[in-house]
Amino acid sequence: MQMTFRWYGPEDRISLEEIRQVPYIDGVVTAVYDLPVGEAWSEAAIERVQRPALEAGLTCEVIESVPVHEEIKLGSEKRDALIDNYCTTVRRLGKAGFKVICYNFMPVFDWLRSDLRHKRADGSTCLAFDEQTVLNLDPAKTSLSLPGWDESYTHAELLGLLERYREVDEEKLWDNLIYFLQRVIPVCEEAGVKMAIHPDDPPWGIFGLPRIITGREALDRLCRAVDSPCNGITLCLGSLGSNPANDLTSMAAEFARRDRIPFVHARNVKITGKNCFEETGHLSREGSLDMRAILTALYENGFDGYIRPDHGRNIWGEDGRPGYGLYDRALGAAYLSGLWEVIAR
Ligand SMILES: [Mn+2]
Repeated sequence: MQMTFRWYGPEDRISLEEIRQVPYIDGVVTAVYDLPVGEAWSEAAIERVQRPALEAGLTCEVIESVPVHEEIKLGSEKRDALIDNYCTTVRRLGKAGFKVICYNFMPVFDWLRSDLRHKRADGSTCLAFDEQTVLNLDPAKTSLSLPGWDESYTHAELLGLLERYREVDEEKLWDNLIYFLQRVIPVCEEAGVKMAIHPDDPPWGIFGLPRIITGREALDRLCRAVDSPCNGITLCLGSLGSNPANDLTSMAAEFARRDRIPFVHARNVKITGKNCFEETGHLSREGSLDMRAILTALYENGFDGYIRPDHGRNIWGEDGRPGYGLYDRALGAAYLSGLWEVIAR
């Protein structure tokens, strides 16, 4: 197991030196953030984010993420050229020594929350999701935006994109995902890179858009659709755990045993109602997930990939990027490392 920490590149307010001083951290997870989605990443752009991490004495082997262009998810005639670009990026990342690429296949919106600074009883703030608040902000009916929306779309562009997705139901989205993977995974096998799909967050459909990576059956279908160790999963405990029907301990055991978990996002969530949750500290008793049981299942089934503390709260007065402050994620890394030490002894 390699403990990692997300770093948003040279623009991140949190420095590599600070990350390195978290004694449990082996490396960083990063990405090229300054190129348009769909463009192949140049070797120089990759080096610009990788080199400072290596010079700081950290490993840099996981990319989060290489975004998938909407035309690929829509399955339009523009997708083949965009998939070629994606493959070029995969080859260059493999050449540079990267081992895992986290990506997702969520239409239009990436993760969604109703509140980025939800005040908790202890005075900390966290990300939270309240379904009614979100539904009241239907993008077709309002120009308000929600945390997680891509602000690069104008309202008209957003409506146009939502309209195009009316032709794409869940089965069509599956077809488009498999089409993509059938072309990318062979390149990954040559390049020595594993793809690790991030589950949909939250794991249910929103605004009529299809969402497909939502639970055990979906992950099983994904693995079987392109049967390669390079076609894997980012086991995001908080995303999948927002739905109480997902048994994370048994999913961790099953997919670790099948060697399909190259990357784990570890965080806890507290389910506060139907399709409502808030993100808590990492500790088991803070939320709805049993971290010890999940990490034990990973260990006992041979997990040897990368893990990182996922979203943390903002604590001790820190005004960090929501979910990505330094302090609570460092505490999360310490807690997870402590658990792992005991489990692995
Ligand atoms: Mn995650």
